[in-house]
Amino acid sequence: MNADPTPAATPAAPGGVLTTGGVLTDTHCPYCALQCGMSLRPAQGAPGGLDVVERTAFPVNRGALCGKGRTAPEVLAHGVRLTTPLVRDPGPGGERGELRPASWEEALDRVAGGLARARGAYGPDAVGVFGGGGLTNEKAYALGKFTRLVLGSSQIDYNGRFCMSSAAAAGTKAFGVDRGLPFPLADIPRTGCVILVGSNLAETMPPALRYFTELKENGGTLIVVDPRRTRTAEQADLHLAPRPGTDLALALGLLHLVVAEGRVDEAFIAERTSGWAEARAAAMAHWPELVERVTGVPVPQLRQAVRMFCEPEAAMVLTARGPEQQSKGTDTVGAWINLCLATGRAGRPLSGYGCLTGQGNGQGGREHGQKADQLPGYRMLADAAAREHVARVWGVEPGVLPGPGRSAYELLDALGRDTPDGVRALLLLASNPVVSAPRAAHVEERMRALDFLAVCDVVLSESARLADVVLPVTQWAEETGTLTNLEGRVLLRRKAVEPPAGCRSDLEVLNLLAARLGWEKGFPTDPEEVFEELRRASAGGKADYSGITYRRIVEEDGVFWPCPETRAPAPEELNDDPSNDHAPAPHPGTPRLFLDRFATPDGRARFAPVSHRPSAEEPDEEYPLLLTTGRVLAQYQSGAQTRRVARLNEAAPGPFVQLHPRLAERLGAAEGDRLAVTSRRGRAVAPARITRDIRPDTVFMPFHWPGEGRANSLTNPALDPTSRMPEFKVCAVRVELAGD
Ligand SMILES: Nc1nc2c(c(=O)[nH]1)N[C@H]1C(S)=C(S)[C@@H](COP(=O)(O)OP(=O)(O)OC[C@H]3O[C@@H](n4cnc5c(=O)[nH]c(N)nc54)[C@H](O)[C@@H]3O)O[C@H]1N2
Ligand SMILES: Nc1nc2c(c(=O)[nH]1)N[C@H]1C(S)=C(S)[C@@H](COP(=O)(O)OP(=O)(O)OC[C@H]3O[C@@H](n4cnc5c(=O)[nH]c(N)nc54)[C@H](O)[C@@H]3O)O[C@H]1N2
Ligand code: SF4
Ligand SMILES: [Mo]
Repeated sequence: MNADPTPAATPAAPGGVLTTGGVLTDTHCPYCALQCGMSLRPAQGAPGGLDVVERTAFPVNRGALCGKGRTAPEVLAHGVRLTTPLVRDPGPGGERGELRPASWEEALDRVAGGLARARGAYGPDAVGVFGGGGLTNEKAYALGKFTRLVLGSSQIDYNGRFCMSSAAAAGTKAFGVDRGLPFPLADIPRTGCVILVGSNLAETMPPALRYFTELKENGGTLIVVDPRRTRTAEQADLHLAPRPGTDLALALGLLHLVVAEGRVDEAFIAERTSGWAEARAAAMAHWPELVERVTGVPVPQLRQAVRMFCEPEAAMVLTARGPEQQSKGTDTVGAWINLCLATGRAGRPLSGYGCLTGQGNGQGGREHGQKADQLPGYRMLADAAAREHVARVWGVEPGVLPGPGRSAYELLDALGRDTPDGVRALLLLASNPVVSAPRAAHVEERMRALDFLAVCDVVLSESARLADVVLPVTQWAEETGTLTNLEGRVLLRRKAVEPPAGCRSDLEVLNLLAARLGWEKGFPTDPEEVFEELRRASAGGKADYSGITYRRIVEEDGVFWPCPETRAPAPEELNDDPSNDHAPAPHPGTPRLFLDRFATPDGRARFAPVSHRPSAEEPDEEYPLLLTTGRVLAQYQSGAQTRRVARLNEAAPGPFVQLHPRLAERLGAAEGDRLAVTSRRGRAVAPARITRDIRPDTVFMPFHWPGEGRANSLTNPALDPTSRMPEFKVCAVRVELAGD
């Protein structure tokens, strides 16, 4: 293991101005949405052939990295990652054989054949594509184009649906556009109060904790809403610990108190919003005592939160997966936005609502066309003008573009179904649903029922193990591409090392498959060329990248979208003054949104008329407890990458069930005892971790592991009606000593 990959004979990356020069390449971490800046230096003998060097000049993290970022090069090493295509032959009796190494020729022919066969037999929508929010903008763009033009299929969606889709839906409804944070992280220390709802950023984006420490040093206050006393909650001035799935009631209860205590900003509401009367009426039905009963948060804490939020000049609400990954995630985020709007804490400096996006390109990945209903530039597939614009850039008639497809879970649920709308063949990139999808045993069964499965990955993930063909692709430090971080800042990841000879980039794979599937126009494989096309496709859209270039990104530490290209005036527009400088100033990008108007047609933010409702599954006699799920510091997502890094495995070796001592006593469980957790979907077994940092009616499991400790064997795929987000954060379970 950890043999040196092709050592970097050339000191730094190709790309002219885009290289840092010398032996250091400035780039970004492969993992989360913070997209910490780092520099890479070739180092013989180092795991992955690279040393990670602090990049203090990059403003978002100023050199700080978490352990995942520091050890990321280890996943580049031979022995850890895939370096040759794999194909599966039928066994002697026609059963499924083993995966065996194959040439690229053979593997690509098989993929093209598998996809074409399903298309020929059942039509284009029998071919599905599942992407990931870790893909660069260029890859996400190419994947959407490939699906709609080459496959002619509407059946594409991606793991971002499981991530911030509820916040995206609520943000779009309220503000007319969805960008995770409408302001840079650097604004946080200068506001008066932040309510952080269901984010454990001390573990999920550790370098970002600094912004909250500085907030407190500046006299601001931090409120954390989480059913667990997390490392993040420990930093809070006030920790509210609601029952999982009750954030909607909590936000409405706070709004009720805002009204009752006369803290409403009537002038702001009149000038900049619509829909207050209905939202107000709904909130008034949520009496503090009722809210205490539903959430378990005592009324005095509700009152204290309202005081802390309303007294300073400016304040923010930030949500993450806690309130969003619910079957009412969209309404829940809408209720938190209502709180901001009613108090005039939106569309003003140092105030507003924001969502902490999760994956490396969780933001950009949803803007450029791998979401079932979207075209590049955050255009909607159902919008005739949007179709026409994108079709023109792609050189096709708008009529050839398919309509919107299915959401991620619905797509996974349709795999291998012997029905007219079943999806018979799947191309999967950058996601590991066998571990990360809700009701995972069912999803795994659906994947096994496919006629054909192809997976592009850097490692042999649990999902890749099910494939008929596995294609080994290049990854972050081996290729160049842009990503958009949680602030809406478009960044450039740069190539720092040559990939192993057996790997090809996702862009090359799409090009080679397109050729085999009869697409004669070719697919560009140079990331910058793809980005140039993406710029044109996004021009005039909500997420307008047309004014952004690779060079600008490097020179400006990233550029915030929207950033339209400024156009030189046409000759007839010029007046005759020869001293006129006709070169238009470039658009500076948009670090702060909504200061003048919201992005709705009338410029007003819209209140959401929402009321509380129970979770899809509430505890009962058979399943008396609540299960919630999430993350630990040292593992990333399905663990496909981080479970291959020794230092991370030492820090977080396996799954566990976190529970309160009172509950443990009732179960007769001691620390480390194996607990069986059972839901209506299945059973998982993991050791007990007993702590007072969790509510006695709730157990928590991290979801990073496959096998018997897989949290997603238990989770409920009940979907939010608008965002189609599954209810990862709430389901009813029974817990017992496993006994074996
Ligand atoms: N170490 C690490 N960092 C990561 C990732 C990772 O896998 N590992 N993944 C990245 C990605 S893609 C994402 S999306 C982000 C996620 O980042 P976070 O949203 O911070 O992560 P989670 O642990 O999923 O959930 C946050 C908190 O929600 C709480 N919670 C559970 N149920 C509820 C509820 O009903 N209401 C409220 N208010 N809170 C609840 C949990 O107790 C948990 O502490 O992290 C990113 N960073
Ligand atoms: N119970 C529960 N389940 C959850 C969640 C939860 O909170 N609780 N959170 C959900 C959330 S927010 C998310 S984002 C999902 C994430 O879960 P997944 O979608 O499974 O995400 P990853 O584990 O990051 O999988 C990414 C895969 O892509 C591969 N990869 C990395 N780079 C590249 C590349 O450039 N190209 C290609 N082709 N492959 C690449 C990696 O090796 C890995 O196998 O999980 C969701 N599942
Ligand atoms: S916080 Fe996120 S981006 Fe920063 S080093 Fe850790 S995983 Fe990478
Ligand atoms: Mo995520």
